[in-house]
Amino acid sequence: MKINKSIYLSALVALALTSCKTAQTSYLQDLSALKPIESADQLPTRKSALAESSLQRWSHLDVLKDTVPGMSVDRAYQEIIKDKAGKKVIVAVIDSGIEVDHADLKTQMWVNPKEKAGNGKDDDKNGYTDDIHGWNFLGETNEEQLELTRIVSRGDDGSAEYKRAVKELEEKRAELEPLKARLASMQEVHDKVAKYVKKETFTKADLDKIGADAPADIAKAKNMAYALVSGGKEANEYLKDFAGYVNGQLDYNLNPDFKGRKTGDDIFDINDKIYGNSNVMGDRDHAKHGTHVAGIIAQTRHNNIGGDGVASNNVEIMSVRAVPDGDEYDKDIALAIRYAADNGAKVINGSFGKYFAQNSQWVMDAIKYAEKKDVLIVVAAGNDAMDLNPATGEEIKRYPNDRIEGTKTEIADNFLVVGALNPSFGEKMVANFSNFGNVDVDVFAPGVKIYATVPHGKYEYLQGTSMASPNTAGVAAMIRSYYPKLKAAQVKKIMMDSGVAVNKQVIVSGDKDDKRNFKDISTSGKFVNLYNALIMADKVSKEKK
Ligand SMILES: [Ca+2]
Ligand SMILES: [Ca+2]
Ligand SMILES: [Ca+2]
Ligand SMILES: [Ca+2]
Repeated sequence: MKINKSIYLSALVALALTSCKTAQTSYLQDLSALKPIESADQLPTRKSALAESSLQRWSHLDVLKDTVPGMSVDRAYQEIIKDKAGKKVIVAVIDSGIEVDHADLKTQMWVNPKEKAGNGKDDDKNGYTDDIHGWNFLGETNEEQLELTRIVSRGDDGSAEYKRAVKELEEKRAELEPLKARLASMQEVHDKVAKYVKKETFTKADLDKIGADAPADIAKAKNMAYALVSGGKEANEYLKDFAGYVNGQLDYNLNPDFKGRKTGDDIFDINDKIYGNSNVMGDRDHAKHGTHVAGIIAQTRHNNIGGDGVASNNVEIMSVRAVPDGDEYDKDIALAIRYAADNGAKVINGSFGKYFAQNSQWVMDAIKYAEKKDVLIVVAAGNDAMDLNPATGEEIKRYPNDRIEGTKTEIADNFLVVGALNPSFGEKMVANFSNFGNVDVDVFAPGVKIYATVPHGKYEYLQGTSMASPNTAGVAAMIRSYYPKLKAAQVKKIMMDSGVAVNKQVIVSGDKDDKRNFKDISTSGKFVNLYNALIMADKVSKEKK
């Protein structure tokens, strides 16, 4: 056997660190002299756009110095953390699967210390065989129905929920008709332009080259075709994604006859819990969402490849695959939360959600179970541009949720819901797609133009409350890494109380006629800030209980 000397060296360093840890109560120096960032009321709207290198890490930029609603991550590293190591925190990503061999992620993947890979045995006797990096509760499934479609397929039981599901299914299918028409007409535009430029497809540069001498119908098609290349990609890629969305809705999401489940378990029996497999990436091409979410938390910092994670040196990522292209099952989510809590996760990220649920109690029970095991659950607020808690009219219940329906009572203190921000202050600060609500949304965090890992070793900008949630989970992991004695409920409170307050009118739902005070659209009225959070964590950790 070839022995690598550096292994011996790193083993020695690890020993030294371990002995240090026992002597310390905290991993950082006294922070009481540092002044937190109080509010962002006075900050001007940025005039100049961020340079590409800054945009790629804008959620790490500073509120004051960079005048963007970033989380002051870089400032926290520079002024507080420096080179101090914290305790490793296991963060479970309940998602679509993670590319575990991505160069910027692979060293941050959690490895189950008591399980041997690939021997067909459940070595640690946790019920799951060969669960090295987590568990895949979906098995071979990629596509699924929406929950409302499942309720319609189940048949008329006379319930109000069934009637609501039938109505929404009809509405959603009707909404697809104009999209189908637009898809067909854009395909025509594509083919016309492609033929004219004598290529299979085209880019923006090809369009720019079409001169004023082009025939009138080509000039018209050229103008329309710019919509196909606005993302910087080739036109046929845009059409492929568009067609994928429309056909996916018709073929499975909204198709009452579609059968997605391939795991062979009884979906209505929560005690039938051993199913799926140990492949936590699933199909690589379907692992984009989970890989991006994991990257936001944990992609390696300052290694000159791709983006930087909020907490890469401080975390191990556990992949729990439970979110298909369609709506997740309550049973999978409940078992995924329990798996994470039972196997050492201290933070769970849940960038998923839905508006119908058949077994929401199982998820509520799992949230309470996670609370008992001191696990913080961070979830996305949803991308439907809705006020979840309107002053008049009916409340909109989104799942998962920690609130008892029809009340403001929460069942646990470990559940934090996150809305999404744009990379600029001012009235357009809230992402136009972000849900909000002064009962069901707790904080905001960066969620537009977020640069992170995607499958095949690549990187992309993506947007969504799905991206705001892992930014927040990364901050939570940092608090738990440097202040491991704080409980999940304390960490939740610190994240909310230490956020940056904004007492200003902002546009919500992308509707310029609907402006609200930012302080009124979440329970905290704030957005997440790592620098502030560490200062508050230092203070709270010194308080007498
Ligand atoms: Ca096992
Ligand atoms: Ca094994
Ligand atoms: Ca990197
Ligand atoms: Ca809540």
